[in-house]
Amino acid sequence: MTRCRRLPIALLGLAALVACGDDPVTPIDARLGDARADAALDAAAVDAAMSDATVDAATIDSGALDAVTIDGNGLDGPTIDSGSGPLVTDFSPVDSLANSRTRVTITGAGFGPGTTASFDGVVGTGCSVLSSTLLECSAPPSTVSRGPLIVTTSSGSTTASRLWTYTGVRNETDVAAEADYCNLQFPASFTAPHNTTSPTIYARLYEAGVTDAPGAPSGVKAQLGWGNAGGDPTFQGGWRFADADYNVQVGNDDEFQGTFVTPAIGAGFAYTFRFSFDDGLTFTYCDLDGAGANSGLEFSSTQLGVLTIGSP
Ligand SMILES: [Ca+2]
Ligand SMILES: [Ca+2]
Ligand SMILES: [Ca+2]
Repeated sequence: MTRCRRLPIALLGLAALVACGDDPVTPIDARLGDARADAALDAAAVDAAMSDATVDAATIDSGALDAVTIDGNGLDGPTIDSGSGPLVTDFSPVDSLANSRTRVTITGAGFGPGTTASFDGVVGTGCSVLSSTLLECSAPPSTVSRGPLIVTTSSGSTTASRLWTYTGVRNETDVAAEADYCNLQFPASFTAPHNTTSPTIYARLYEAGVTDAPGAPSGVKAQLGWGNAGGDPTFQGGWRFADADYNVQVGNDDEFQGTFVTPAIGAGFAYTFRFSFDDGLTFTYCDLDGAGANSGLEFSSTQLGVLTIGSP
């Protein structure tokens, strides 16, 4: 038998043969060729894997972003859960005149003795815990602003998902943000029982460059609200406003419409519309003989709609 020994590959030329006993003889360059093929395949596999990784990463990122958007910002959820604070589901009203003191009802769970609320950093006063799910606090007068409503219990704080707003009044400012013209159109008065839906109430708005074109304007918030008879929504808190809908184009004006449910107690109320061009931070209030920045117009609290509680 021929004696042989295997040499390290590094010591062999490419064409060298290694013969050992009865082992099959394979040219080194053939082996290297296989290695190159393997390497190429591996590279292809790596490329493929990297492609997959890219797709996977995109998929994961996309999913993660969705999750963050929905869960982290709490857009769909009732609250941003701080972990140990109470549950805050909603509050009403959602805004008040900055210069007024307004009683706010907050609903949720986990309220207890000493529970308080703050309104964009202004500590609520006269907080009253009516039950573990119902809290009332007054929002003290402040400046025009929008920010978090935070409820604090002995176990922690929770920020409501909806922001609190201290609203401002544009009437008689003659700044561009005051509506040029707005009018409580119809009806000027009506009679209805408690807890019933009002007839449809209409108002018109003119704002140069905003309402002229046919159809609903963009960037306009229209709201219908009510308060105590003889009250003035540009000075007194306690009015309740809710969004109204676009109705129809009338010349250069846009007409809006809305209804509200008449209050459960009380004999007489006032109502009117208000319009905002900054998503509800500041408003121009309307009356029956025209309000706004155009010449000769001013808001008058004696020119509001009149609701009388009774049989129509
Ligand atoms: Ca204007
Ligand atoms: Ca229009
Ligand atoms: Ca007027």
